[in-house]
Formats: sequence, C-alpha cells, structure tokens
Amino acid sequence: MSTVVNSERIPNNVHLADDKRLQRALEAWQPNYINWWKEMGPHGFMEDNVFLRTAISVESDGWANFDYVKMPDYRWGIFLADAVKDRTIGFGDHLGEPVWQQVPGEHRNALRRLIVTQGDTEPASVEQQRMLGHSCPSVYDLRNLFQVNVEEGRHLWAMVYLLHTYFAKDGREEAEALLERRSGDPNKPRILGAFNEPCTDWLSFFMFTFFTDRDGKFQLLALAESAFDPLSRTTRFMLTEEAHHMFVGETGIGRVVDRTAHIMKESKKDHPDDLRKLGVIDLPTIQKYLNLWYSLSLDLFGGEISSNAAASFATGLKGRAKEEQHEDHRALTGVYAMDVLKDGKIAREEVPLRNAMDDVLRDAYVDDCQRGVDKWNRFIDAHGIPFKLTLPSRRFHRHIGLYSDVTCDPQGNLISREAFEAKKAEWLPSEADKTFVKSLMTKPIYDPKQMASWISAPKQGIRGRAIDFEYVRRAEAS
Ligand code: BYC
Ligand code: FE
Ligand code: FE
Repeated sequence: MSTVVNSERIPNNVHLADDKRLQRALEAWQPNYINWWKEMGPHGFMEDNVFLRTAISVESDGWANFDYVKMPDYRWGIFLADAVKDRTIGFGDHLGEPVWQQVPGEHRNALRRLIVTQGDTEPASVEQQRMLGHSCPSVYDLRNLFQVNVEEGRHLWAMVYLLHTYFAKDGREEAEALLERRSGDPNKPRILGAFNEPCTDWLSFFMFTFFTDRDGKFQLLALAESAFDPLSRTTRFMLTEEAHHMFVGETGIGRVVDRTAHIMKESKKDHPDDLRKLGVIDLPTIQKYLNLWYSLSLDLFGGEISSNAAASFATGLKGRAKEEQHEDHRALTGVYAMDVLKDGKIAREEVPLRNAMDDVLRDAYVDDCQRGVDKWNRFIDAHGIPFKLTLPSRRFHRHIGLYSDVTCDPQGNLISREAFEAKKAEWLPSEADKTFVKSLMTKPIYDPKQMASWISAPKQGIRGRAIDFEYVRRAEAS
C-alpha cells in the first residue's frame, strides 16, 4: 500500500519529497493555481466554511476525510491508485507487453495531447459553474456544487502532475496554459465544445453533472486502460471522485422531476403555464434541457469514424471502457456497423473496429445515460403522470462527427435546416424557457431548513448528517 504524506505543501502518495526538481516545479505552479482558483473558482464564497470531503489517502474506505474548510485552503493533492503488480498492456498492438513507466518517445506528442485535453476540461467546468452559488436551491446543494468544484480542481492537479513529471519543459508550459484558457472566451477558449457552453442555472448544472461529467467517467475508464501506467493509476483514482459527480446529477434531476410530478398530481394540472405559475419546471422544459446537454456531451466522444481513435487504440494510449469485458483485445479484424450518411440518406455501413473506437465508447455512455433516464421515469410514474423523458437520437443537434453537417429531429430523421429552425424551440431551451428557469433561481437559499420550490428534498444528508445540517457556514453569518 502506498504511503501518503500529508504534512507537505502538496499532499501526495507519489514520494514527491524524493524528487526535489519535480517538487519545486509543482510548488512553483501551486500559487498560480490558487490565483486561478480565487479568480475563476466559486464566486463570492471563498471565506465560507464548507463541509467538504478531502482525499487524504487512496485506501478504499480511508481516503475520504470530511471537515469544514475554506475553499482556497482545500488540500489539493496528488494521488495515484496503487500499482497493479506485473501489469501488462491490455489491448492494441502491444497486447501482453509490460506497461510503460516512462513515456516512449514516439508516443510523446499524442499522449501529451490526451492529457492536456483531459486536464483542460477540469478547470473549464469550474469556470462554467462559478456563479451558481448565488442561486442555490439549498445549502445541501450548495455544498455539493463546491464539492464537485474542488474535486475538478484536484483532477487538474492530477493531469498537471503527469505533465510536470513526464513531459519536462513543454509539460510545464502546458500546465501554465491550462490556467490561462477560459471557458467561453472566444480569444482563449477551452479545448472541447461543451466546456465553452454557459452553465448558469441549476437545471443546467444537474444536466451537466449527469451528462457531461459522465463523459468524464467514460473517458477516464478508457484512459485507465492506458499502457502508460502513471496515467492509468491517476485516472483510476479520479474515477472514485467522479462517482459523486454522477450522484449529484442523477439525484439532482431526479429531485426536480419528482417535485414537478408531485405538484402535477396534487394540483391536477398539466399545462406548462399552470405549472410554471406553481413554481415548478414543467416536464417538456426538462426534456429540452436534457436534449441540449445530452447532444453537447455526445460531441465530446469525437467523430464516429476517427483515425485518432484508431491510432490511440493501436499504440495502447487509450483503450475501451472495461477493456477486459471485450473479447478481441487487438480489434484488428473486427468491424463495427454504424449509421452513416450516403448520398444524403442514412445507411448502415461496416467500419473497421479500430476506427470506430470513439463510437464504441459512446455506446457504453448512451447505455449508462439510459439507466438514469429510466430511474427518472420511475419517479414520474410513481405519481401516476403519463409522461416519459427520452434520450433523443444520437444524430440530433450534433456539432462533431458525421452528423455535424446535417440536421435531424430528435427521432433522428434527416430534415431540412429550415424545418429544424422552425421546430427548434420545441426541442431545445428557447430564450423564454431560459428566462423562466432563471426566474425560479433569482435568490440563493442559505437557510439550511429551506428548499427551493422547484426541487424535492434529497433522501438523505451527507456522511450521516441531517438534510438541514449547516453544510456551508456563510462567513457573514458566523
Ligand atoms: N470539441 O478524431 P476525432 C471530463 C477535434 S470530460 C472540439 O473525431 P478524437 C469532465 C479533435 O481534437 C472528459 N473539438 O476525435 C467532465 C480532432 O482535432 P484534430 C474529457 C473536438 O481525437 C465534466 C478532430 O476534432 N477527457 O473529464 O478521437 C467536468 C477530430 O477528432 C471535439 C477527454 O476527452 C469536441 N467535442 O477524440 C469536468 C479524454 N471532438 O486532430 C471534467 C481525452 C473532437 O483534427 N481526449 N474534436 O486537430 C480524447 O480522448 C480525444 O481528444 C477526444 C476526441 C475523445 C476528445
Ligand atoms: Fe473531473
Ligand atoms: Fe467530474
């Protein structure tokens, strides 16, 4: 079991103290990170005491330490999951060979790019969410937002550790650049599309943590298979934190849906206008937000047919989620049937499996999303309301890949751009929908005993505490 050193400036289980150069490099990056956090992290809450979980070791039940902490004082550390003894490469051209503890020269650029892309999403999400505290539906939710934020900050640390340790000068430059790009800034945007989208209301936040963080889960699962062992070990530990982000999204939407269905049953009303007057978010509006964040998140898997994906599979840089569950780990001869565009029509075609690896990962993601949607539908059903949320077709509203040049309806039928524009407000949040959703969230709820009108209380509190526990102690209140 690896030893954790908490007494240092940077808590870690990577023997940082034994590598003075690396330690100095990371300690030089740390103040820049803290400056970034203060500038771009949760706006207006830096002085508050927040009941947070901090990773202090990697043992399965011992790593999560809960206590009040001011966010800028959070102990962001570097933690790798324990090494697997005699681990060998699980897929691709190097199947069965020992994993790499150093970066092979020929894979250096590709690997750095994957790590930078992964790293870039982490601060991006914090930036996207930085104003949400000012409209929180409860203190419980406020704390969960901050928990997600500090852990995304730690995920940035995880990638910066790899850049500093294995990529010398260009790694250090990339680590600086990770603090310089800004979500949504046209001059220095974040790398991937969804991470430049505004996320300024809580319905979007819960959709984001359900759909977009779930892309994170699957990308991390694929990177956890990597032949580059330090990347595998960091991402394996990140996945343990990611589980909480999934929980926030799934239960968040579940509670919104439950609240609406409850009010529908109680009031015997089902017209969106009536429900909006009653202070809840009508189900068709929830469906539109779902359509938006699902389609934005599908884009994050890259193109359906990708030579980049084929190359990273071949070289062993990035596998499939749970590679051991697949039979053919070389995937040299296999084919993958997918819908493609042919002469302006949708046609089934077989693609060499390696080129379809982004879509294989997307398949696993879609199934996982569906499980969550099924749960939400059970909440609606439990109130006897005849409405079902659905995942739109993967072809709907895409900006990356085969379907980025055409327009489809939510069922996946090709339609003209005019037809799409004419129907857009029925399928995606309109300005009026956004204005309405925001109108429910103009004031924060800082009283632990209260919950906003548009969301049910959670089933239980955190770490055995009551739901109305003071998870965030506001500085001015103390
Ligand atoms: N936006 O061959 P293609 C998370 C580019 S989320 C903009 O189809 P490839 C988190 C692509 O770079 C997980 N550009 O795809 C969640 C390429 O450019 P070049 C993040 C895009 O390369 C919530 C070109 O289009 N981790 O952790 O196989 C909160 C053709 O690309 C996009 C990762 O993504 C896009 N959406 O796959 C906090 C893992 N998609 O080569 C955190 C690391 C593609 O023509 N990244 N492009 O210049 C990867 O594995 C791959 O880079 C991707 C793309 C899966 C993203
Ligand atoms: Fe993350
Ligand atoms: Fe996350």
